Amino acid sequence: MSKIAEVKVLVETGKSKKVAAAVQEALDAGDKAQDILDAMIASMGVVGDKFSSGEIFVPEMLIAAKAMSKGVEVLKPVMAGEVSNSLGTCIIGTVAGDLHDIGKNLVTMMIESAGFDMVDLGVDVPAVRFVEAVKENDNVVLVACSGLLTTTMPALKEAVQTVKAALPDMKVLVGGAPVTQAYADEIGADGYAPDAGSAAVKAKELVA
Ligand code: B1M
Repeated sequence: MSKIAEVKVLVETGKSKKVAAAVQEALDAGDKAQDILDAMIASMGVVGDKFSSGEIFVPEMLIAAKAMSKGVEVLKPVMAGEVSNSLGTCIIGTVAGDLHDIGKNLVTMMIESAGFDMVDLGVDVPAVRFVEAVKENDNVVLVACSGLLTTTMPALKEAVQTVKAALPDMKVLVGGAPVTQAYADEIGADGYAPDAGSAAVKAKELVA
């Protein structure tokens, strides 16, 4: 089995103690960080499908998520390049009622590597907390909101509209599996990105 295939299986089966070493071995064997990341994201797709079909339950999803996070830790220094000039501060968080953070953490890593200082509010972030964080931090130029559940899309809307009501000039970027460009337009976000790489590109565009 190739090293990447091994990483994929370890994430799918939630072997968090073994994933970091396997990711490092894949890197040492010459596999690209992006390919390893793509394999782990695909693993989470498999995990989601197994959950949908009733083959596994929430605890197994959680264990797989932990395993993926261990793998991402190893990739982070490889993928996040050194940037000397800051483009400003970006506040990021997963919206209220939503506990999913892997995608948000990847987006954080990629926006940071594009040259922003990141303030990560974590998960289950009430709309008003985004506004408070803008006021508490220096040189905030962007608010980024992640939402992974169809049931938390209204919370995404509330986050965008609360930020826009309090800070009309603040740029707001949204994303997450159920989010589309059409939904982002509908709720008044300035930008939408389907994945972490394009979130970094869009973040730079929004503050240019
Ligand atoms: Co949950 N979960 N989960 N879960 N979970 C999903 C999302 C689901 C699709 C699984 C399924 O049914 N197939 C489903 C949602 C269905 C829906 O809404 N239509 C679901 C459900 C139902 C639930 C619960 C309700 C289950 C329950 O309790 N009965 C529950 C809700 C808890 C809550 O949030 N209140 C729940 C709980 C959990 C765990 C806590 C166990 C765990 C999360 C742990 C964690 O994050 N630390 C979990 C997991 C792991 C998943 C799956 C399997 C994997 C999510 C993930 O990390 N994907 C997921 C199935 C799936 O994704 N196929 C599932 C990998 C990640 C890299 O992708 O997060 O999409 P993603 O991020 C991408 C893009 O979306 C985008 O870029 C990222 C990288 O490319 N992106 C942005 C994300 N944020 C962005 C922001 C941007 C731009 C792009 O700009 C700001």
